Amino acid sequence: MNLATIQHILPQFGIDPAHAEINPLGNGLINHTYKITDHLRHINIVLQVVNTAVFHQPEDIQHNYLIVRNYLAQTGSTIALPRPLLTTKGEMGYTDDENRFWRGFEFIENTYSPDLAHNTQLAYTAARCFGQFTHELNGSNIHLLREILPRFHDLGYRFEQFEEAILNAVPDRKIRAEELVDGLLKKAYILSFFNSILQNPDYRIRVMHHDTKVSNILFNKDSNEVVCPVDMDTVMPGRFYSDIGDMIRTMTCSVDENSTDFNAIHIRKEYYKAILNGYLHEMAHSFTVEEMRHIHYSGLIMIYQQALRFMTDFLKGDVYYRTRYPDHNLDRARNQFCLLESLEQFLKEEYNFPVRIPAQNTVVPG
Ligand code: GN1
Ligand code: MG
Repeated sequence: MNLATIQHILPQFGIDPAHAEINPLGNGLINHTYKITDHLRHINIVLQVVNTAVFHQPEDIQHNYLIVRNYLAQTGSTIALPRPLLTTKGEMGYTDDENRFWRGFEFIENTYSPDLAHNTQLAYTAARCFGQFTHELNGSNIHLLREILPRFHDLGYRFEQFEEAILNAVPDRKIRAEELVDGLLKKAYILSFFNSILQNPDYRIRVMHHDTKVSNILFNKDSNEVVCPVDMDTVMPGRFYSDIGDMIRTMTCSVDENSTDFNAIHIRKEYYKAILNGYLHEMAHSFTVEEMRHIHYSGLIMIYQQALRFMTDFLKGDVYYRTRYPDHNLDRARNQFCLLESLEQFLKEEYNFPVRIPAQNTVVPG
C-alpha cells in the first residue's frame, strides 16, 4: 500500500496526515496493518486495510469482534481486546472508492508480539492464551457469530479445491509440482478422519480464533505477561482441531513456513508437549471424550490443510497468498509437507499413534 493512499484515508479517522507518522506492523499474508502515530494528539493507533478479495463482508468481522469483545468484558475475563476506533462518521470502518475496507483500533502501548516461539515456556503460554480464549467463550451464544470465511478450516473443501487446481493447473507449474502433488494425495487418510467427525455431535462447534500464530498475541514489555490475543479476523465457529493444530503447525518447528531449509524441518518434541499441556490446561474440561481422544489429529489436519492450500495457490498461479518469488508457494507447500511427515513420525514414536489406520475407532494413547 503506498503512503499517499494511507495518508488520504487518515482524515476519516480524525487524523491530520500532515502530523502523522506511518509504520508497517506485522507481516500478515492477507491484510496490511500499520501503526499510525498522531503527533498532534500524541497517540498511536492501529490502522488496517482488510483484503476484500478474501473477506467479502468485512462488516461481519466487525460484528463478530464486538460480540466477542463485549462478552469477554461482561463476564469479567482477563482478556481485554483492543477498543475499535470509529470513523468521524461514527462507523466501524471506512470503505474507500476502490472497495478497500479500513478499520482502526487503539494501539496498546508497552506491548510486543514475538515473531517466533523462542522457547517452550512461550509456546506453553501462547497455548494457554488461545485455550483460555475458547474456554471463556464457551457460554456465549455461538449462533450470534457469523461464518466470516465459509468452510475456512474444512479439510474436505480444501481437498476439493486442490483437486480442482490439479485439473486446471498452469501447465509448467503442474510439472514442477508433480512429485509433491502425488505425495499430498497419499495423505488422504487425514481426510477420512476429518469426514468421520463432520456429522458427529461429539465434536462440538466452538468459538475458534483460527489463526493462532504466536505473533498474534500481545505481551507486556516489562512483565512478559500475555495482554491479549489479536488478529480477530477469523474468529468464528469452528472445531476442536483448529487452534491447537495451527499452534502445532507454527510453533513446533524451528524454522517457519517460508524456510527452504527442508532438512531442518522437524517437530520439536518439547514444543509439541508444551503446546498440548498449555492448551489442555484451559480446555481439558471443555473437550468431549472424543475430542480429547483425537487431539493428536489436530496438527495433522492443520498442517495437511496448509500444505494443500499453498499447493492449490501455486497451481492456480499465486492468486491468494502474497509471494516474493515465483516458486514461493511451491516451497511453502514442500515445507508443510516435510513438517507433516515429521509429525507422523513423531506421533508414531511418541504415542504409538496409528495414523494410517482408518480413523473412526482410533484410540490415542496418553
Ligand atoms: C493467512 O494473513 P495471515 O498470515 O494472518 C491465512 C491463514 C494461513 C496463513 C499462512 C484469511 O494468514 O489461514 O494459515 O496465511 N489467512 C487467511 O501463513 O487465509
Ligand atoms: Mg490472520
